[in-house]
Amino acid sequence: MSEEQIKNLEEQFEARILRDDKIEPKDWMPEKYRQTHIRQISQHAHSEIVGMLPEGNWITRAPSLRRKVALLAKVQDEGGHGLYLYSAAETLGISRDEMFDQLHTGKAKYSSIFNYPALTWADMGAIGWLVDGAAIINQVALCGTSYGPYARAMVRICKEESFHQRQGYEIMLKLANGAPEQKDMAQDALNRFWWPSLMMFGPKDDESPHTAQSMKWKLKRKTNDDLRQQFIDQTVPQADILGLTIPDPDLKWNEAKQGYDFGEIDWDEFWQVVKGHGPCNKERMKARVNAWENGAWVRDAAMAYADKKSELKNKQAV
Ligand code: FAQ
Repeated sequence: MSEEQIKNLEEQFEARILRDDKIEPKDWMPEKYRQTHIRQISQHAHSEIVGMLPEGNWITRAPSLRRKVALLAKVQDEGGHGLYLYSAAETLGISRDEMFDQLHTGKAKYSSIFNYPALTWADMGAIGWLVDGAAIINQVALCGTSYGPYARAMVRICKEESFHQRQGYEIMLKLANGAPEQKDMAQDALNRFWWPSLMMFGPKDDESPHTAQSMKWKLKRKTNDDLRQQFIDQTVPQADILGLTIPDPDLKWNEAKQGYDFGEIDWDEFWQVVKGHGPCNKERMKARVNAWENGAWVRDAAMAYADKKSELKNKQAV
């Protein structure tokens, strides 16, 4: 293709983005747009499946049948979200095997939040309330993202996430209104998950290498800082209803900005966790690599069955 032709295609592409058209898998797109989407969508998918681990660990220890059923359904949903997202990324020309390889070798990231341990039952409440709460805020914005398959996956995912958030909040509500020991457990979970939840939105805008371009391409519809502020403003009143205290002495309503001011996030901790040195990074990766290796026979059996089926179909066609 000549330079002139590429320039024309780029102009048409930019015009489509400006018009809010959705970009579909067979449409022409700049290579950087494709790569940026593979990076974000696959990292999002990895977050979902790694995110199954802290909660999956509590299914057998849920305090009642009702709690167990709800938690089981939630963890299954997360697996499903991972699968929609891997499928969306595959439409951009990367294979699932390549994505798993990137995860297992540490080349691809996944959300920092899942490198913190879930120590008590109250953590199931805090994860649903805060982690899913943060995920919804991020993902509602992504329903309007410019790449069609990603935007459509987000619509369904958001519907399921809102159930996740409510089941977490309900656990917190029960504990916060329970015995003093239960309330303490809820407060302790909030203390441990508050700051890591704020980190889920990524570095500050002026330290985020990808935000400016992703906003131009309408991959991101809101910046990291805007989403973080929205999360804080939404969540503080929910903590008040629970009668729990947000562990931030600098948290204060700012009348002029109609939002909360908040304390400084520990960005050193954030980058340590992102670089693989969080409390559970090694454990999480070991669990995923083991699952991949132990599942090899299932993948082999599925492939052998698919080959047999297509052989039979070919024979019948002759
Ligand atoms: N953790 O320039 P930016 C969920 C990386 S789903 C780890 O700001 P970008 C559901 C970033 O990748 C949670 N790494 O990057 C659930 C980049 O590294 P790279 C996941 C992080 O992409 C609930 C570098 O830092 N949600 O929770 C993090 O424009 C409960 C520079 O950052 C999504 O993935 C982090 N927190 O913005 C499941 C949503 N933040 O690639 C189970 C979709 C940043 O250059 C249980 N993703 N990094 O090596 C996004 O919205 C964006 O990708 C951001 C980052 C906002 C995460």
